[in-house]
Amino acid sequence: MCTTCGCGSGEVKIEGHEHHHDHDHGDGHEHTHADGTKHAHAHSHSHAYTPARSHAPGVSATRMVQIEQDILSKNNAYAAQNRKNLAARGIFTLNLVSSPGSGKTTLLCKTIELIKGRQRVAVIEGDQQTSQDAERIRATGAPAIQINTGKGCHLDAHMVGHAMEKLELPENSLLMVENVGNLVCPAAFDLGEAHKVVILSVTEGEDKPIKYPDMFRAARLMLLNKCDLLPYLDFSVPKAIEFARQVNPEIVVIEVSAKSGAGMTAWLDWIAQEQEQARQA
Ligand SMILES: Nc1nc2c(ncn2[C@@H]2O[C@H](COP(=O)(O)OP(=O)(O)OP(=O)(O)O)[C@@H](O)[C@H]2O)c(=O)[nH]1
Ligand SMILES: [Mg+2]
Ligand SMILES: [Zn+2]
Ligand SMILES: [Zn+2]
Repeated sequence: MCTTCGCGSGEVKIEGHEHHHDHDHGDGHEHTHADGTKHAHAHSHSHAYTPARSHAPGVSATRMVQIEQDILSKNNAYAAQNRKNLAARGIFTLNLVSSPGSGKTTLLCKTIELIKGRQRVAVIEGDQQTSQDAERIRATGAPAIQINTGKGCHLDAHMVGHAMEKLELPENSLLMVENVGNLVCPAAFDLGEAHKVVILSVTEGEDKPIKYPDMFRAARLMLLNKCDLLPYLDFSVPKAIEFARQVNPEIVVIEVSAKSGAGMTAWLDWIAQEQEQARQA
């Protein structure tokens, strides 16, 4: 996770959200919004956000482990709160994770296009910089909000909780979260989602599940995207599935092409089925 990979938690920006977290305030330190008002959220929390620092001089290995545990346990508390808020309104949430460029946004646009007649969908977008992905989603007619993580390499449950406050989320709708493109750190951060969905595109090589096992272990479903390109590549679908099942025997795999639309029905059926299970639970 981030104390190991060395990525910092720089300034986070959420569209339409005016308070800046520099994440340097310690335990119990209440922060103030840009307009001078005190911080007040629907989910009440103290902003105890320990900055991720790797190889900090004078910090022992034991202390680093403790910092990591602190970050994750605070994240888990925010995630539990998000999950509770979402469940209370019957909102089914998926957390889309992958390396950069696997086709998450393209897949989301296609999914919204196909699903919007029967289901309301909203999207939270995560990138280090730019609002391009949120704009692509809004062009489909679905509401979207962009989180820019600055130097951060993953979304966390605190950011997502704020974005949820800003988004129009009707009851019984579908919330899709596109995480920052990164096959490592987002695996460790629960956002309050029902499931993580990992997207592996066929241009990345079939060995990614065994090279980045945490992510494939954390995911319930693997979408094998860009299958339209298979005729031009040496990518072996059976090998990729074998590697994914090696780290996660339970993982469901669906072959899709966000470009041609192949496999999209199976993906929509999976969403509907998981949504129904969540509703009953
Ligand atoms: N051939 C093909 N290209 C695709 C497919 N899906 C996405 N792409 C292309 O892949 C590139 C990256 O797609 P994006 O949807 O931006 O990928 P992303 O995962 O959202 O990227 P980041 O947000 O930057 O991590 C674009 O040029 C897409 O047109 C697909 O199914 N087939
Ligand atoms: Mg994207
Ligand atoms: Zn990281
Ligand atoms: Zn906050």
